[in-house]
Amino acid sequence: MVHHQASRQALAAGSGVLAALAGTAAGAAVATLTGGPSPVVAVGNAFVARTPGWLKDFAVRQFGEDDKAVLLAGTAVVLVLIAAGAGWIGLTHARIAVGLVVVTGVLAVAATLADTTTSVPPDVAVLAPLATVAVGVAALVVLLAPLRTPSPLGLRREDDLPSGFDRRAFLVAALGTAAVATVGGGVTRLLGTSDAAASRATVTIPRPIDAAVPVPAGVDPLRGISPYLTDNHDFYRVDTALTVPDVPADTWRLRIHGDVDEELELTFADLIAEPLIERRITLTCVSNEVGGEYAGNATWIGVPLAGLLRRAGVRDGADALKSTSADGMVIGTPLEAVLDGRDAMVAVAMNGDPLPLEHGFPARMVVPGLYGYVSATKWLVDLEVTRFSDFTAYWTSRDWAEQAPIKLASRIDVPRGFQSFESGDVRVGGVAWAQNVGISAVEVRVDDGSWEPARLAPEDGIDTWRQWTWRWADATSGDHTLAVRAVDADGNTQTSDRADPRPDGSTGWHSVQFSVE
Ligand SMILES: Nc1nc2c(c(=O)[nH]1)N[C@H]1C(S)=C(S)[C@@H](COP(=O)(O)O)O[C@H]1N2
Ligand SMILES: [Mo]
Repeated sequence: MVHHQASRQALAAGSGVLAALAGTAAGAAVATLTGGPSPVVAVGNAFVARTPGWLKDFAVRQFGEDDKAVLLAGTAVVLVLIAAGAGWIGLTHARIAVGLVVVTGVLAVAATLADTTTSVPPDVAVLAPLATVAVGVAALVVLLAPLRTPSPLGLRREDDLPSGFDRRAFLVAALGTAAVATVGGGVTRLLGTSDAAASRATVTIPRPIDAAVPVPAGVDPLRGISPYLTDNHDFYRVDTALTVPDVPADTWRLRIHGDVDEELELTFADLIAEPLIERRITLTCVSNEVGGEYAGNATWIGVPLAGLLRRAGVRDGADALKSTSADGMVIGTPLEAVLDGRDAMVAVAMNGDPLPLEHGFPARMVVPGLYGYVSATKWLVDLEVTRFSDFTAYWTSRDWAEQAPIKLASRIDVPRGFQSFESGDVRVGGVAWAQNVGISAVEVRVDDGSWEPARLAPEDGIDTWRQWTWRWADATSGDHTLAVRAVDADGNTQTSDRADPRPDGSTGWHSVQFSVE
């Protein structure tokens, strides 16, 4: 009896999970058909939108670029727990179980209505969570019914208490629910391909009229240091998008408006028909810790932002460029930085290819010298000339600084931490950056020794990082600490003061421990 009861409860909990699976699969399928966010993603987006700053920092620090996968997995785990609980309770209290599913569904509906990452109208987007609730409740009821009704067989087998159930009816219900889940998953799989991916495959970016200078001979001087140009698939990615925004080039529009004499609206064909420039620019994320990986250098092709804004006619009094992405990200950039002659652009190509989907296809902003969160808007759709006092950017409301020029920084790539060398001839190297200013020197120090000049790789321009190397030819055996600091082209030496990334970028010298045998 006890055994029967326990297995019936396990089956009830499993039924809850199976019902949830069918419900979310049905919701995902409907979302695929309507173009809206799937309920699980909408809940994840709602979480991202409400995540307090410290939690976001924690997530980025703990999980780095896996933070999205971790968040979605976390959402799934919570869902499974709720579902199992609903099934278990449903064995004795069917109404409470149904209520639990409905409450969860209402949260998904609310998340979908509040989702700013979609342009699908709310009355259409809401169909997906409604499908989830309907299928989830129906499946739960159908699955629990046989478990709740004792079978005559059970009565006969167990003398006093009815604890058996109709196994055949349960099996049929379980197979039916599994079939619904499979069909939902199949629809999502088959029809869920992104329009942007197809669009990207057909896009051809014309030759820039103003090409980048050739990469100077002599870059990449040492194996193991960051390559001068970062491959697109190795380029760091930081954004709040749980699913990559799907923005095909043919329906994309860029609106330029606000404090301008004349509004502009450009199609993608208009944009790439403009005279294009090609530049090498190193992007850096403000979340980058000392020695961190959130920096990358690429060759970008794009349309100068200053030209577009001047054509629209910037009015006096404006100090900000407010940019908005297809997924509702709002970023504020000082107008001065965009107009002061640096190569700020609306970029359409990265390292010779149309922008990868994760890096903003079909168009993004790139502004040399400013951290990404105040300049590098991906999936860009709207530019408004305005004043900082008239809006709040996404990150600014999360305690990050409103304005944030990239800070002078340097990093040791070789040796890796705790590497040990067999010979007394130790070669070290890395990168240093001071975008829009330039690097004039890098110095290294072993233990408490004196600062020694590193050798700089050839310069491409002031907007990219600069590789450096140094050789310790007569390294002494034992454990050592290597530190690095850079000097920018204005003569400023990188500060040793340690600062956290928040609110406007980390500072401090990067150091690495290694040993010589
Ligand atoms: N739409 C959108 N654009 C965005 C972001 C974002 O979250 N959403 N993140 C910004 C941040 S914080 C950085 S550092 C850069 C990173 O660009 P990447 O992912 O191409 O390296 O994109 C910026 N542009
Ligand atoms: Mo960033």
